[in-house]
Amino acid sequence: MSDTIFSKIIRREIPADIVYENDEVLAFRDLNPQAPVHVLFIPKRALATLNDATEADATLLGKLLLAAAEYAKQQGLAEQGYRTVLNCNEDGGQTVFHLHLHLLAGRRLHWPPG
Ligand code: DGP
Repeated sequence: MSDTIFSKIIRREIPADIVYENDEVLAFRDLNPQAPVHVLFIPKRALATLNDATEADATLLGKLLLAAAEYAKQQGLAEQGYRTVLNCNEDGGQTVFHLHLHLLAGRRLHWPPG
């Protein structure tokens, strides 16, 4: 897949407010937050969209979710609650083509989304 702004964040070529990192996952605050807490969890090994994931990526996808839950617990957000969102392609609202999981918290989130 082609390089994206998120690959540049992984390589520390552009700044980001990084809040969590492990061997396979990096997380940083969204530039355009939609909630008091809005963090993006990305795999260091890039996939463009969820459509590009295969069985070989199953563990990595699980690790993204587990990283978000671990961060929410660390930050004291878990009991009150939070939302994770993964947008795919145009109708899903995806704008950056390096798969990422949004973690939103810190306010009551509406459902269903618009
Ligand atoms: P999505 O619409 O699901 O593709 O979400 C992409 C998000 O990425 C969007 O909420 C804004 C955020 N974003 C875009 N460019 C940057 C950037 O350069 N830095 C950071 N921290 N976030 C970015």
